[in-house]
Amino acid sequence: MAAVIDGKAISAKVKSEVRQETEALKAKGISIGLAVVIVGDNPASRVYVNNKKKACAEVGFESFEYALPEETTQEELLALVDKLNKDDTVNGILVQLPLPKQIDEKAVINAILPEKDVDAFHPVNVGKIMIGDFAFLPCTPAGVMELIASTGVEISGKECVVIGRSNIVGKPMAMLLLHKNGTVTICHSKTKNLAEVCSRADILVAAVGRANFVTPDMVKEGAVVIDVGMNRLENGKLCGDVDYAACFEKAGYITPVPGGVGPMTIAMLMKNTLTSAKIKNSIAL
Ligand code: L34
Repeated sequence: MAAVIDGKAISAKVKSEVRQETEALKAKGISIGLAVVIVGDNPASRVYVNNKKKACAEVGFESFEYALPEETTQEELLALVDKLNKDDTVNGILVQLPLPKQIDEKAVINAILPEKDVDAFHPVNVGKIMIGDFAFLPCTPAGVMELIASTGVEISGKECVVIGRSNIVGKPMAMLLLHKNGTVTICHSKTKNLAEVCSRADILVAAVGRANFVTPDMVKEGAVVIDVGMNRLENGKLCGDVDYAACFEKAGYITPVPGGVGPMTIAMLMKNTLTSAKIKNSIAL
């Protein structure tokens, strides 16, 4: 039977550490600000952005929300990013994805100053992650690393399988596991014998975007199973990529959805924003 990895509790601990450091900086006259940009009215994005603003308040950051209409042009969004790049009170810029069709996400990500790119999506930050010389880690993979660390299971030398190869989760996730000396396999839609590959994993990270995709035959007895999925079913219920009920007996550790990776993504965003402010003020990390 699996032990449940409590993402809510672990994220609360990360946020309380960020809060303590933020208070110490405030005492030195340094305040921290995060700009959160949302374009259009995707209901899921609205929930996530609200959670981010709430977390800012919890850790003592200022948050500046820019809610732009669905029909915003790329030019308008780029003008806002430029303004935020130049704004001294803004330590981090987060443009919530996905963006409406008329806007090229890549152009927007490329426009954010790398030192304010608290998502770590800018090519400069992605490249730094690749060579292991980074200030920011992408929030979701970084949060997953904290969840794995909480189990006490050593990554070094272990079989790690990541399902999904997105630039935002799968690829950086694989890299972080590799940095910790995992033996890493990335699976995707063309992978042959998927169940067999996954069932070798001591650490299995699912980031596919398909409800209940991971079934017990894909899980090794006692494995750490991390569910990055955030699928909304027709009945409005939130559901991960892992068939939680079915895999619960076989896994050694498992993350729930909600209450697993989601809250960690937000906690790591707070940590990155603090890091940005520390670098700007030449404070040791
Ligand atoms: N730029 N876009 C940018 N940065 C990000 O890091 C994200 N992501 C993903 C989508 N787009 C982004 C997020 O913020 C996914 N994501 C995210 C953040 C928080 C939560 C889920 C996804 C979250 O708070 N999840 C809660 C449940 C929320 C609910 O009820 O819907 C949880 O407990 O999992």
